Amino acid sequence: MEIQLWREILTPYELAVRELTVKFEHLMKEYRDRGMYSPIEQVTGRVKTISSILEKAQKKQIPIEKIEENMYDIAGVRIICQFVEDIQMVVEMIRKRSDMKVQSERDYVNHVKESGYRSYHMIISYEVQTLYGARTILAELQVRTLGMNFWSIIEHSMQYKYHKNIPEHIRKKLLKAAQAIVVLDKEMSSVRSEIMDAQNSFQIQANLVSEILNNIQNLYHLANKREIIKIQDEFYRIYEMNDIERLQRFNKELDLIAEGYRAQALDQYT
Ligand code: 0O2
Repeated sequence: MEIQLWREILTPYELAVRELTVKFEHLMKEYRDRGMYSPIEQVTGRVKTISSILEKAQKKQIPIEKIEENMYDIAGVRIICQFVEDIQMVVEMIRKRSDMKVQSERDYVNHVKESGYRSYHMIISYEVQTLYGARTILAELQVRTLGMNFWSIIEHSMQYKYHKNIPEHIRKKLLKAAQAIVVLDKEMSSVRSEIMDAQNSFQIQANLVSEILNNIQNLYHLANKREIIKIQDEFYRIYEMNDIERLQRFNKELDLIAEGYRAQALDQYT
């Protein structure tokens, strides 16, 4: 097939990967903006290279003209979670979405592959709008923990290095490492609620500080410089106390101060 034709074929897949990545990253942001724990930690995406498509087509005996129908992972998005429990949350979230239709699922988390590979795979159909109109393509979503991802990247590089014929002694080491990741994921799950609490309060504090700084900045237009400096000093003093409740009270006081100034300004105009 001509290179130009390949480019045309891959364009909707490139668009799908970009859109899907943005959508999952945005979910992450929505959780964090609300000071909530996000089951999604990281999102990456890629379109399979032409050489990798050709290699897989050859291995699976897929005729070139059937590639788009029979190769499900030309567009691939990886959703990385912190904990094994998060994987199910993400899977449920995907099942409920109206902009992607789940075609099939493979649970390699509970049904570990012979290699030691663990991940949750979902094949979805997804519509993109191209220059030539709407196109529905297939994409593969891989949902896995940070630990599973680490193992998978290393094992994938080994497969590449040894042309998919990893020597026995390395294969054994990889299997041992895969078991260690299972133990690590379990250990992490046992402290999940504590880690989530810590991350939540970190996020709540970060959101609160950014709200306070916005409020102080808005006061620049209303209050005089001396008062702003006093407010800023007070903010630094309270911030150093490391007490979220004090910060919340301080933020409410700022709201009242701003309201007072706005009322004053209105009085002047009436
Ligand atoms: P790449 O380079 O990541 O694109 P099947 O023969 O139907 O079982 P199929 O169609 O490859 O195999 O589906 P499967 O098993 O669900 O695998 C799809 C993708 O999952 C792979 O794509 C890999 O990305 C990943 N994967 C599956 N098994 C392993 C494994 O043992 N090790 C690692 N590191 N990744 C794995 P590709 O096209 O093989 O590779």
